[in-house]
Amino acid sequence: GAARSYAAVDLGATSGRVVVGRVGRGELTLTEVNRFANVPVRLPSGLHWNLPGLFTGILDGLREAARTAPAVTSVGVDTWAVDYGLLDADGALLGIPYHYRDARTATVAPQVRDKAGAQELYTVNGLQHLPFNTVFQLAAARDTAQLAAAEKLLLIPDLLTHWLTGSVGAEVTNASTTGLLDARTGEWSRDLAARIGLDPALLPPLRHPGESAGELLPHIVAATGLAAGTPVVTVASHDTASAVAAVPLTAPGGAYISCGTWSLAGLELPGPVLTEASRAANFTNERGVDGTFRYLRNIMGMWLLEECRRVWAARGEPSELASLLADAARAEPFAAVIDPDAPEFLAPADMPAAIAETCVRTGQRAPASRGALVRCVLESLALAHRRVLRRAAALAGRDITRIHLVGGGSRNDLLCRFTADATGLPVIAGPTEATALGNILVQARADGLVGDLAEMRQLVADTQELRHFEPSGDLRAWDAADARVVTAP
Ligand code: LFR
Repeated sequence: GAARSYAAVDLGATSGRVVVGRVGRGELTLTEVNRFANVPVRLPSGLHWNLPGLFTGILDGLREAARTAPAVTSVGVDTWAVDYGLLDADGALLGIPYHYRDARTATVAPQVRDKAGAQELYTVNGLQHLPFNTVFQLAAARDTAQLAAAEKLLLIPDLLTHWLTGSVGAEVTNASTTGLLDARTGEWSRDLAARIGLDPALLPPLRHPGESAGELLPHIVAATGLAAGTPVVTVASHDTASAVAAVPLTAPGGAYISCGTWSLAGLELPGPVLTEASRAANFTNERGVDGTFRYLRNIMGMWLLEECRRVWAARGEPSELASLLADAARAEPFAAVIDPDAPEFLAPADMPAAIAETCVRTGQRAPASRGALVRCVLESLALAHRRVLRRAAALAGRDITRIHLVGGGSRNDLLCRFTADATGLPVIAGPTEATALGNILVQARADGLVGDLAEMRQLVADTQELRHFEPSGDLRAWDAADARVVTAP
């Protein structure tokens, strides 16, 4: 049959985009119709997302999408995980959703963990401990007027879908990042909710990728020019789940790193790993499409570099990526290495200073130039990729023979090369827009245009540009550097 079009709304921590995907037999092409900055806003209450501003960018994008041919068949929404908005009894949003980097959970998270029991939590929800998991954000909100007035909790993509369609639901891949979903049953754990004093009635019915999430509301149709009755299809609304769905894992032995603001490094598994060793290593069991599990760890990712560039730009210093990477390529190897996951890198005001302080505190010299600092970040990320993937393989009892690096970070040759060299494994880089592709492909599948997950991935492998990085073969320098990393507890 003829090719069909779908619109993907994909919001990341630093930018949002609306992408139109054309899918046909042996055809999969993306056109970005709008990209807009995602700039968080600091208010007296803390750090928040500018959600109405983002919604405007979405509508602008959908208006562009409505002008493309063939006409858009459906729309799907994915964003980052864990964050949420609360609706009151009238369906109005209560307050402005918090950004997961807001500091209010820092003291609450360990308290909840100690009270509920880290092991007990993990055997139920299988989730890595991150201070901003929804369950900890809700514990921090416990005595607030907003939570008292709340009728429903909607995760960010579900909230945007609600604004587009009026429907209320909780998409399951993203629900698995809240800490309130039972990893074994895939249902909300009312027991966990009760344990943190949360009314389980706040949690909407679950919905699964491929199901309908309603039709565009009349005023959205009028504002965008999309056809009346255009459905919003439930996609893997956690961006990482969409990205993993589009990783061209066409043979056994493949691991993935979804590399953007975060590096999410791990394996796709048929079931969760809920062992004590897995908990101690802080691995997560997040849900993927078709009942798969994303067994992975968050690594702080390109956030370190993005934040350095933001600080340099604000000071009027050079911050252009290509020339920073060229400087990094010429800088001295392994001059300093850090653990990118140290808590001091989660939300520092001045990332270059935070990195320099950590180097000094761990008995190394502070990087002497911007190029040296970028090299330190990229080598340290490659070492973190290596530690996490080796650990994942050991904990899941799998062999890794190659690494798929997808997302914006796959454009970074130096990071791809370092990751291949550090692990001693070939790295297949791309697709860069894995998240948007995964979003589009789940819609195309709901539309009957592609088959199962394997077929979706084969289409990605056949149509998208992938680049291969062979490891240098000499691991000694990387072994020595890894031994110098002082890892955060
Ligand atoms: C990546 C991501 C990660 C999640 C983090 C916070 O964009 O969704 O998977 O841990 O953002 O939500």
